[in-house]
Amino acid sequence: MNHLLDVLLSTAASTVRGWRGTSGSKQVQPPKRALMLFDREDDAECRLVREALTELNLDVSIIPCPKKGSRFTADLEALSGMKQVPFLYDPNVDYGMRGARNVVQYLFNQYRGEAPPSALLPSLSGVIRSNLAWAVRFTGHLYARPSVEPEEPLTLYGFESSPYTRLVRERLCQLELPYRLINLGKQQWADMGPARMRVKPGKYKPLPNTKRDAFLKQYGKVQVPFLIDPNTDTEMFESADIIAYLDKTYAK
Ligand SMILES: N[C@@H](CCC(=O)N[C@@H](CS)C(=O)NCC(=O)O)C(=O)O
Repeated sequence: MNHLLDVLLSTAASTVRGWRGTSGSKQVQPPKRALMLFDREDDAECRLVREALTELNLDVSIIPCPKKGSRFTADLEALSGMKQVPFLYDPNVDYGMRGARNVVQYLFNQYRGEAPPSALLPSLSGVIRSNLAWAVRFTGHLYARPSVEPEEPLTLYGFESSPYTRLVRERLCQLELPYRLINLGKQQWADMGPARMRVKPGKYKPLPNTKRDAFLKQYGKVQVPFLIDPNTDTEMFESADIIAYLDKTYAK
């Protein structure tokens, strides 16, 4: 499908979800060891978990489990006893749980010290709207595509509602490529808008001592998606280029 049309449909998906998964908390309690999420990009409950992770400003190792995929099925079954996603494993306390409601409740209690706000607590209407958000992408389900397994996981910077980042996550999921997802949710008014044309005029200044601040210092701008592939020493912006790179490097 044409990339521009994909971006428009991905924007429609975020709109159906009311742009949940855009803002990132200023209060962050990062876990010592990375949380692991067995995830399917087109699954309604997985989306609700990813929205909460952006809002809590938590990073996570994504283990993609697309339909008809098999690369991580044994790992998922070994940890959870089932093949069902979302399944979150927290190696810091050697504890795992499945289902969006359990996962979101756990994340808020453990990493915010409070119950989740009702807007983020998965409900029946939340799941229905999340399904609808996928439906407006008009792509049907995401099925696994044959791929080469990378030695090291990739790293993707983004946030859940970012229409461009979603397209990259979809391809990572289809190709069953595990990645560290670094959430760069928006933390203040000045973060709003695309990198080149922010809503607030003047020089862009992220909040000091944040992941956005560190990113700006390292890469000269804050724009997502941004992919790092340690297997090929590649770092890149631009969703269309990233997708083409993933296809060229990993699709069989
Ligand atoms: N042409 C770029 C556009 C990327 C873009 O505009 N990303 C937005 C998020 S959807 C962004 O980085 N906004 C700035 C920010 O979040 O600080 C691409 O296709 O990757």
